[in-house]
Amino acid sequence: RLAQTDDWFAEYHTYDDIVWWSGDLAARFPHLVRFVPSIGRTHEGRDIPMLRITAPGGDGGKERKRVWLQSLQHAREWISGSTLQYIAEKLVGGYGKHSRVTRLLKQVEFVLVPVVNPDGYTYTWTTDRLWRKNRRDNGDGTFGVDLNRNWPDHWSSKGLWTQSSSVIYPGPSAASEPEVQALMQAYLKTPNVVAVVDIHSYSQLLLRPFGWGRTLDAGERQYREVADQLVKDLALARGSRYTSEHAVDLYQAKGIAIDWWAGAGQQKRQADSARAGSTRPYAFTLELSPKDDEELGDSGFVLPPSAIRKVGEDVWPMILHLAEIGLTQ
Ligand code: ING
Ligand code: ZN
Repeated sequence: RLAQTDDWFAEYHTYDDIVWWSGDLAARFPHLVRFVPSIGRTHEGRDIPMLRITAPGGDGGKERKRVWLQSLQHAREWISGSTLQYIAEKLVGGYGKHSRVTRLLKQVEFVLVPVVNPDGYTYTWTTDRLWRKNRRDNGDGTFGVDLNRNWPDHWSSKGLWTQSSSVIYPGPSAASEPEVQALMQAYLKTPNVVAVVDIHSYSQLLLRPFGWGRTLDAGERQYREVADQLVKDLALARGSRYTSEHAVDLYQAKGIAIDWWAGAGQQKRQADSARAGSTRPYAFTLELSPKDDEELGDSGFVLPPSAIRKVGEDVWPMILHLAEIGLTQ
């Protein structure tokens, strides 16, 4: 654990320290940050924390728009967690100093889930740095469900790589995992979500729905235009080359979070909503650095901590701009 005066972004941090940081952020910025210690518990009994970041002003009530960001759904993708923390610090640190951030925080609430998969993440620190799944005891000598195959939209246990030992095991049934259930519940309780980003690594991609098949999302043209613009801006501003892509074109995957947000989750929200036509969010999977053909290419999931700030600086303007675009929804 680092004292406040040290550089938080000089290293990666354990689950316990990220929980501590979350509480500390709320303590340092009580007018902006609310720390929700638990939206649910994992198989091993760990809490899944959440942060809500917004400023007084504008419409403080139910009409306030929300941007949902989550990281560490996959345990080994450590840079995803650091990047979410970086974005959180940029938001709170920019309020009252930078006009775009100040304006945004008066109109948008950022809802952040910094560690979607606490058990798996802890396991990457104690035992196996490259662990991906959660830590469900599958009862057959194998452990873990791939949370990003467990969401209840086109969930399937058929096909290749669906056995329990697989790194992409989808679980015994759709939404069987407490982590996915906790996120779904919290998400459905959050009104007016205009953008959702599931942060992963690696390959420098901005992926849009769907992953389950070649069918295009109803918002395809809009999703594509926004994603293309964001990666173009990033290349111009920072020289970092991200690729905007339809998720299924990378590979087919069923039961993924963005498909639920854009598909079954959105339908559920509309059915539950008293008001007709609740907002349809931009839903993206963001795959961070490295990219295979670059300097850090062979580091894969084990990106050195010296890259934390660079990746944060790459992605921060992207998230800021996406939130502003979301506001016009
Ligand atoms: N990639 C994601 C995965 O769950 C994804 C995102 C989903 C890619 C669907 C393509 C299609 O496989 C990583 N790195 O986890
Ligand atoms: Zn991932």
